[in-house]
Amino acid sequence: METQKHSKSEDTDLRNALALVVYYMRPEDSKLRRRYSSLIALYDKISGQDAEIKPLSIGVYGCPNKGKSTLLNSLLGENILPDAPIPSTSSIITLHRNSRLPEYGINCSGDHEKTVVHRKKPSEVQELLRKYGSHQGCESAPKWDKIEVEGPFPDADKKLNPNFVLRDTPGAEAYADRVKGEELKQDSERTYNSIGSADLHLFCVSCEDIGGESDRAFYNRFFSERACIHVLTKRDKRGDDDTKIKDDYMNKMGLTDNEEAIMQIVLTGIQPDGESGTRDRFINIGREDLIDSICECLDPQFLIDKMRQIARFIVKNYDSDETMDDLKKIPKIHIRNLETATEK
Ligand SMILES: Nc1nc2c(ncn2[C@@H]2O[C@H](COP(=O)(O)OP(=O)(O)OP(=O)(O)O)[C@@H](O)[C@H]2O)c(=O)[nH]1
Ligand SMILES: [Mg+2]
Repeated sequence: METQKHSKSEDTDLRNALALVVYYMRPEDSKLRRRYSSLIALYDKISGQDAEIKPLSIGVYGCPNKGKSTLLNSLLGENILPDAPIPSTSSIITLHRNSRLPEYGINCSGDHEKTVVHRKKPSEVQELLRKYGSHQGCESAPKWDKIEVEGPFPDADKKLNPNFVLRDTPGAEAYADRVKGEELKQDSERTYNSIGSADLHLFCVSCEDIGGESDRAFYNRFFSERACIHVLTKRDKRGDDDTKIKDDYMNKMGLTDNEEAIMQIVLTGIQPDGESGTRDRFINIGREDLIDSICECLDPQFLIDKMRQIARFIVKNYDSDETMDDLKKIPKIHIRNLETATEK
């Protein structure tokens, strides 16, 4: 990653200039514009005054059975979120960490109803989430659109922001309207409606069946226009080396190098124990890499460096005369910094 010394005002100028370039792109470039806009929004939030008070949220998304809940349990250090080899998560489950709280408050909400319960132990929270937020719950239990849990989560990974917000979502299927099953349709709608509400998105695909039709449809519909970390889960199920898996992923998903410049790809998995053949509860391949990527993507310096790359890309690939003419019509714009950023 390029790291250069630059002052705060230069960063602000660069950010403003980039925002304007993004804003002035021609309509047919709306896909790129939206993707870059989401990075700018994230940067604004991180560098903004309220970032300390309002914790940033990290959401996981993808088709059913990709290991999304397992991944979050691993970050939480606790098997709290329901997971299963069949469609599992059925509610949007948001976890807020607040270490000062003595117990967990669980807030369920649906169309017209709302209910709040309190529990002391993570295992009790897990039981409730399985009952009300998963397909493994009893049939008679009401299904909630959203479940919010606020509590201490003492075993959560220490590198994460101490007041994190993690969001688990039901596996969604872009072809749900073609697929039989009212539940899958409902799940998918819940997930689709929630995309965009997290500050950082993790898009999950399994190494077992990379780049299938459903993964591609999900990506094209939601993440080709939004910056995200790509997580290739179930690494233990595939023998190839990391580079080969990543290349395969890029090819099958139709991703280009330019797209790679504004996101990260991380491989994660649960390595079975050599002697007993049993599996650990938590991912142990790529876990640290994922946490480092999350922390890096939420770092203003990382976002500034990305914006420099993006600024260079935009000026190189677009009709820069026209864009610059437009920009120059706007007073108080510091084009100088954009030009400096694009020289290298
Ligand atoms: N071998 C292996 N199995 C995994 C891994 N991650 C998850 N699994 C298993 O895959 C199945 C699905 O995992 P979940 O975490 O429930 O997947 P999900 O994406 O949350 O599924 P939905 O909530 O239905 O969308 C479970 O049986 C997990 O134990 C992994 O890295 N390696
Ligand atoms: Mg799940």
